[in-house]
Amino acid sequence: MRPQTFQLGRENERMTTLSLFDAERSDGGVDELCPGAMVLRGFAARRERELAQAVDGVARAAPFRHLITPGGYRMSVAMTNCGDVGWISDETGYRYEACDPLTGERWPDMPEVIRELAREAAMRAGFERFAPNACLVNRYEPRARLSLHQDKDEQDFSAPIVSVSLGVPAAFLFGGLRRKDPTLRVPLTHGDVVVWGGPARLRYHGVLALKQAEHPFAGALRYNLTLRTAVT
Ligand code: MD3
Ligand code: FE
Repeated sequence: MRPQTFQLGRENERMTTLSLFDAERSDGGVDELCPGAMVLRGFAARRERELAQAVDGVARAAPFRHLITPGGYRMSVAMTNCGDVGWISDETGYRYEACDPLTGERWPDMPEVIRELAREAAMRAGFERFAPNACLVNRYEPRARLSLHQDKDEQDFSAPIVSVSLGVPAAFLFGGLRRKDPTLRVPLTHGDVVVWGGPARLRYHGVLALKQAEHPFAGALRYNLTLRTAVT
């Protein structure tokens, strides 16, 4: 199937008012949001069981928790990590750490099914040998949201980021390189995998408040796995 291409920029304001994607489309299609950002629709769906088991295993060793932002707010998204380092936030700032502050232990190993899926997705998007060493696992309850931000705590911006969405669909916001740039609204549904790299790597993005919904796989919840080369 030919990728659909959407340009950000002057056209963007008008495009945000259109329904760009069929949220039900999980047929293996590919959408290019802009140079460097590719949505692989349904790419993770056939491994949903293994992925769910992997996430359960990680959460048994490193429980989901609501981190505190440097501004003192409790994040509505619950998080945990696996891999060599994990992303954390507290009163003093954001950073990657090798140990879970909750348990004092190393974060659990990155399950092979997660690593392999991310490598294959990156490959499909044109990034050879993606070697993630951090996987942030986000869990959204109804009304949980992630405000507009850049991912810039990593040491290597030349590596892409791969994100895997599971469970209840969400509206993802995709902006530009400045916070005030217009944003594109992209539905991300169960099994969708997005590869963000190259010129898209430092774009602002966020997730709108999760709607109350039921997914046969995850109940009322949405999970997102974000794989990164965080340390070099
Ligand atoms: C666009 N999580 O944890 S990753 C995050 O749905 C985060 O939970 C999103 O943003 C979520 O930081 C999905 C999507 C993502 C990641 C990196 C990007 C989008 C990006 C880098 C550049 C542009
Ligand atoms: Fe992010």
